[in-house]
Amino acid sequence: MKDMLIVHHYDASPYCEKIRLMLGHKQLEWQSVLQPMMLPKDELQALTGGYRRLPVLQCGADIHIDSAWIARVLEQRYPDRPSLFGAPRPDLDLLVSWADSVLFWAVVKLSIGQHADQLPAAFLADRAAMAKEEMRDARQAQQELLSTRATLARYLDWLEHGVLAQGRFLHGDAVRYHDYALYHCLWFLDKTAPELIRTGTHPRMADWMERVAATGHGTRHELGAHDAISIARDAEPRPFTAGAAMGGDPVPGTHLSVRADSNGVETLQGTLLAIDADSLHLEWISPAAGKLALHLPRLGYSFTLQA
Ligand SMILES: N[C@@H](CCC(=O)N[C@@H](CS)C(=O)NCC(=O)O)C(=O)O
Repeated sequence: MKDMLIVHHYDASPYCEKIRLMLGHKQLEWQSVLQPMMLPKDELQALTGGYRRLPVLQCGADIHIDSAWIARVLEQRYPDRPSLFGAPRPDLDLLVSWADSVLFWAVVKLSIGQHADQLPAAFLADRAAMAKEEMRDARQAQQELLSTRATLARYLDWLEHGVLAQGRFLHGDAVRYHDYALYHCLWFLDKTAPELIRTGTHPRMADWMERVAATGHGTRHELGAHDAISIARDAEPRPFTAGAAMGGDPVPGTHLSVRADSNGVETLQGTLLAIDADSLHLEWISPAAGKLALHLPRLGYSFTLQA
């Protein structure tokens, strides 16, 4: 029970697919808690201090936020399983950062434009409030579909004739974190406009996608959101070690408000437990779940000090 991995996610989410594949990579057994695709997300936010995005990994009363951080946690907890990280590859870190900030949003814009007439008004309003230009105006995304498709076709060519021309996977023969972190954008594109990848113009990409998907999702069981909250309430956050803080960083005990730099308007609040160059660790007392530790990466998040 103490070691149970609880993954809060939803099936259609690309970032959640990235995590499901990483669980498969580590050949893990996990509890799946399906969460809503849009607000209200009371049962999720009861565990996250207000953070709304998915995926979230829960281990008892420890809540891990963001797929990049969750990858680190899985690697640390299961060092004997196939490694997610090979030799450091800052060039691939940059590629993934481009995929997160550019490729992903082009795919989102295509999806919203293509489904503008079918998506429920409540969903479009929820996404429009999330502060990303690509989601603000479904009609505009619809009118700009031809441009978005042309942009994506160019991106796919770069990948097909660039990184995907160099080996079976991005690191060579072994599938790694960087593959999953690029793949999830293309998985979403493949669901939205398969013809962009699968008309014979990007054969390496299509083959690489089959190889990455073959990792599978590990062993999934379903759990209710309510049960996940009870598990957190009955647990205590575990001790952890963090590295050295950076110059000028706040000291433990400081109250912080943290916001995702992109695509997040909701903030999470908490009291700093530890901070280092890569990660932030906060304590938050949840009215529903008691004392929790929230762990998240620094990259992609900004904090402000609270009085
Ligand atoms: N950087 C975050 C991005 C997470 C993200 O944007 N997730 C999307 C789903 S793919 C989301 O939560 N969207 C808002 C929502 O579903 O309410 C991560 O890697 O976990």
